[in-house]
Amino acid sequence: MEWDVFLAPYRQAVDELKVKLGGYRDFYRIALRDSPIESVTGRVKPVASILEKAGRRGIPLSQLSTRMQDLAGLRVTCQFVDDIMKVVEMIRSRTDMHVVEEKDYIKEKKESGYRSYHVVVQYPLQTITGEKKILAEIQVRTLAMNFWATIEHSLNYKYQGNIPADVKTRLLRAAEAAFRLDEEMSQIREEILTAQQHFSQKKTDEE
Ligand code: 0O2
Repeated sequence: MEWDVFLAPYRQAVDELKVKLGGYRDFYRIALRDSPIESVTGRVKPVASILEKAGRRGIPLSQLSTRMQDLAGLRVTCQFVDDIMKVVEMIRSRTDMHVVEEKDYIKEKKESGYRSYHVVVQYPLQTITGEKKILAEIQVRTLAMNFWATIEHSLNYKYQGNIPADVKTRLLRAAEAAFRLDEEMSQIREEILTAQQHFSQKKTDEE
């Protein structure tokens, strides 16, 4: 398998999608001084990780492009839980990519405690040999969800998927704390918005 050749379109797709999703953030910041997007990152799945997942899932290498949906991966972080669906709506409404699957691990968190919203899109990439449809997974999550997932991911790597029971318990408690942090932050935001509305209404009444 010539990995460089096989992965080149995925690299290109990640680069283009990073620019497109990042464009939303800049547009919102300029137009509204506020954005549902905090940051956008992307990566092409490392070869070792592709081989490990293909082996675990029984995916033949010849079927990677259709059966491994996260060869191209984007991650969008948001400050608040409410922002997540705003980002998902923006992705759904785009005409330059097509949503093929959504997984809501926020309503239904994973057993590990993982929370995130995954959108798999089919992205038509223009290549030297014509258009190639690339699957890309966009993970949308809050900063708190991201903090938790990053730590859990590195612990999984460290323990090769066999995290000791006591560490697992702590991780579940940490996931609960991250959930509460998201809730508290949403409430604070609500209060600020209400106060702002009250303030601008008062100003209009006085004029
Ligand atoms: P990477 O690149 O190391 O992040 P599966 O991997 O079989 O559980 P599936 O069906 O391929 O899942 O897709 P799913 O459920 O959408 O998960 C894909 C990606 O979501 C994972 O990629 C992780 O990035 C993230 N994810 C899912 N579950 C967890 C979890 O419990 N903890 C953390 N930290 N991340 C999770 P990979 O394959 O792990 O690759």
